[in-house]
Amino acid sequence: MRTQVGIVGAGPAGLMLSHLLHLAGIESIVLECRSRQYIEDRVRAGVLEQGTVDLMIETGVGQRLQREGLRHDGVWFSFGGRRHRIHLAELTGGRAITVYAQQEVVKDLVQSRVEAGGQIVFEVDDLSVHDLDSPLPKIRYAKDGVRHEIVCDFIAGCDGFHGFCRPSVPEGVIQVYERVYPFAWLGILAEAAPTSEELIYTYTERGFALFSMRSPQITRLYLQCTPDENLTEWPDDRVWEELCRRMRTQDGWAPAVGPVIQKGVTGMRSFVIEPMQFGRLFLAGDAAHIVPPTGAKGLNLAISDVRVLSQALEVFYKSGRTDLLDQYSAKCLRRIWKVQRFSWWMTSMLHLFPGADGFDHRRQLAELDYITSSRAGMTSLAENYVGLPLD
Ligand code: RFL
Ligand code: PHB
Repeated sequence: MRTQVGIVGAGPAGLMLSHLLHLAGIESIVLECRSRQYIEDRVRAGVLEQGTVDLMIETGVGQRLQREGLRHDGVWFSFGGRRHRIHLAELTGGRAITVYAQQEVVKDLVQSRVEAGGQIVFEVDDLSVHDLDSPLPKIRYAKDGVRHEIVCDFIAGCDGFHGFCRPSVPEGVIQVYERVYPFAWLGILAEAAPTSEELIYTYTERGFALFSMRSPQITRLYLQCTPDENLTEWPDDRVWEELCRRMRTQDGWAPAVGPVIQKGVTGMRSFVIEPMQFGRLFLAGDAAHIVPPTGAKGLNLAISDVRVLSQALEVFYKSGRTDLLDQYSAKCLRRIWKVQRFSWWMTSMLHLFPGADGFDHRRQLAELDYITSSRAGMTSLAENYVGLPLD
C-alpha cells in the first residue's frame, strides 16, 4: 500500500490532521489500535479553547459543536470559602472557552473522515515504523491476522503518550524534559444538573477540587488524591462527602449530588520532547508532550500541533519547499512551552503539596487573591486560559 502521510493514532491529533490534509488535497491513512466504539466512548477532556472551536467551525466539523457546545464567558476560582469570577470574554476581546467533550470531537472527526471516503483502519496490531530517515518511511501492522506494509512520504506519530512512534526514534536524538507531580485527580461523571453554569477551580487546605460539566444534565467533578489512590476505598458516598466539603462556599453553594456514572484516577505530569521530528517522522499531541490537566490544555495543544504540521505539508506538496517542515518542531515548541508554563503554574497554585507549611498556604492564597482582584493578574490568566493566538 502507498499513501502520502501515514498517521498513527485516531485521537484528536491524528483525526484532525487527516481532516486538514484532506481539505488540502493530501491523502492519508489513519491506523488505530482500538475499535471505533472504544475511541468514541473514551471519557477525557472537556474544555476547548477559542482557537480549537474556530478551527472546527472553519473546516466544516463544527455544526454539532455549535448546537451542543456550552460557551463559557467566565471561570470561577474559589478559596477561603468564597467564589471569584474571572470574566474571560471581557478581558480578552470576546474570546471564551467551550465545554464540549473530547469524545464528541472524536465522533465528529471520525464521521467527517468516513463520509469523505477517508481511510481509518481500526483495531490494528503489532504496529511498527521503519526507515524514518529515508525518503520513503514505512509502517507495518497486522489486521485480522494479516500483515500489511504502507509506504509513505511522511509518518505522523499521533499515538499518544504510550504510543510506539516516539520510542522508535534512535537513542540520543530526543531530549526529554519532565516533572511528575506528587498527586493525582480522582474524577467522576455524575447524573446531576450542574449547579453552576461555569467551571469552578477550588483551593482548600484539604486539597484541590474542580467543578465542571458535560451538559445541562451531567456534572464532571475532580478532587486531588494521591497518585496510587485505590478506587475501592472511594465509594460514591465518600467521593460526594469530600467534594462537597471542599467545594461548599459560605453563601451555601455546593454541587448537586447524583448517581455516579464513571470514576477514574488521572496521574499528573509535565513532559516535553525536543525536537518533535526525526527524519520523516513528525510527532504531534500527547506523543510529544503531556500537560497536567489543571489548565485544560492537552487536547488543544494536540490540535495546534497538527494545524502547524498540515500547513507545512501543504506547502511541501504545492511547492516542494521544506522550510516549514524543518521549522515544525521549533514553531510548535514555542507555544508548547508557554502552555507548559501555564499548566504548571495553575497546578502549583491550586494543589496541596506534601510537606507544605503555613508559608506555602498563605503564598498560594495571596496568589489567588492577586489573580482574582488585579486586572493585570486576571487578564494574564484569561488570555492563557482561552488560548494564546495560534500564530
Ligand atoms: P490520544 O487522544 O491519546 O490519541 C492517541 C491514539 O493513538 C492510539 N494508539 C495507537 N494506535 C495504533 N498503534 C499503536 N501502537 C498505538 N498506540 C496508541 C490510541 O488508542 C489513541 O486513540 O492523543 P492525542 O490525539 O495527542 O490527544 C491528546 C488528548 O487526548 C489529551 O491531551 C487530552 O485528553 C488531555 N486532557 C485535556 N485536554 C484539554 O485540552 N482539555 C481538558 O479539559 C482536558 N482534560 C485531559 C483532561 C486528559 C485526561 N486524562 C484522562 C488523561 C482530563 C483528563 C482526566
Ligand atoms: C473537564 O471538564 O474534564 C476539565 C475541565 C477543566 C480542566 C480539566 C478537565 O482543567
